[in-house]
Amino acid sequence: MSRIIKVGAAQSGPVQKAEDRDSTVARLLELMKQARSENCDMVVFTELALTTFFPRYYSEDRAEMDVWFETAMPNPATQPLFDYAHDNAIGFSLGYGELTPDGRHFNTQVLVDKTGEIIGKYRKVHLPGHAELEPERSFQHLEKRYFLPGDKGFPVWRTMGGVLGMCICNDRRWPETFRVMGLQGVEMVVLGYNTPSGNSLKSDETADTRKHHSRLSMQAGAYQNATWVVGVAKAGDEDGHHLFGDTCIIDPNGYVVARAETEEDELVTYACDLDATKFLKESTFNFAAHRRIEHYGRITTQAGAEPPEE
Ligand code: ING
Repeated sequence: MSRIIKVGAAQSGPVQKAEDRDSTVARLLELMKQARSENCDMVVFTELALTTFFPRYYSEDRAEMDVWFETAMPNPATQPLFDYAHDNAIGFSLGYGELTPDGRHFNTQVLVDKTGEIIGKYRKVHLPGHAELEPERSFQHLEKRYFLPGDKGFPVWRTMGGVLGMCICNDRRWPETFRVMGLQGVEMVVLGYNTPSGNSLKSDETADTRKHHSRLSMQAGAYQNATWVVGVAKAGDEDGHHLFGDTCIIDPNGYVVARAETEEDELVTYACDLDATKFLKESTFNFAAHRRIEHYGRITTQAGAEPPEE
């Protein structure tokens, strides 16, 4: 028996600051149509897919950054994606800046099923970077300034015949992200990321090293929780700021089974058999049989490391 989800990992090439939502959505819709023509069941779009990666810009007045956020989802600009999903029975996951009616800002990803309905919403928990302008950096990374930490934890949803979860970008670097979903039986984690090719403080950290960290994190999360992982990049040069791509689909053994070749809009597809998660979930990672939670207390009672006395 196999439960196949054919996934389209829809990498976005650069979105320039001057681009408008309509032209960006038109690009996403093209990728969705291509996915449909390749019989995909769902398309995964990247983090903050509707705009440039605006947290690289400092604004003294946070309210000025509200232009980068969506106050409703769907909304007129994104409705074409929801209509196409409904009319063509294809699901999708979309990352965007969420401004709630009560004025809270989140880095959000939604899960939309084949009827075009939003069945799940995730808000990025791990916000990297800093909240104040740090002039010594070669570029800013102000997610802590513009977003609140997510308030929904790491939920999973039953859809498309399996158990799916979401996370966003920096979340992939924290094993807790995947483990909390693994403890809910997740079979596929879909995530988007916008990752700069350089380190704003460590100029000798190469893009290759940063790609290695990205893949390592996703491959480990996949294998250690016996789940598929679909990591979708925003890639290329955004107004002089380069983001590495490396969109990839990773199987429950941690192998990269498909990857992007370009730094442009590019669809990467793979027929993911959710039943390929079963063997590891019932053996090596049979959590109930092997985990010893009486020894894991520090993980939820300590934020920072506490080394022994000198
Ligand atoms: N971007 C980066 C990411 O976690 C980063 C930030 C890069 C943090 C490299 C640490 C090391 O992939 C976002 N948007 O989180």
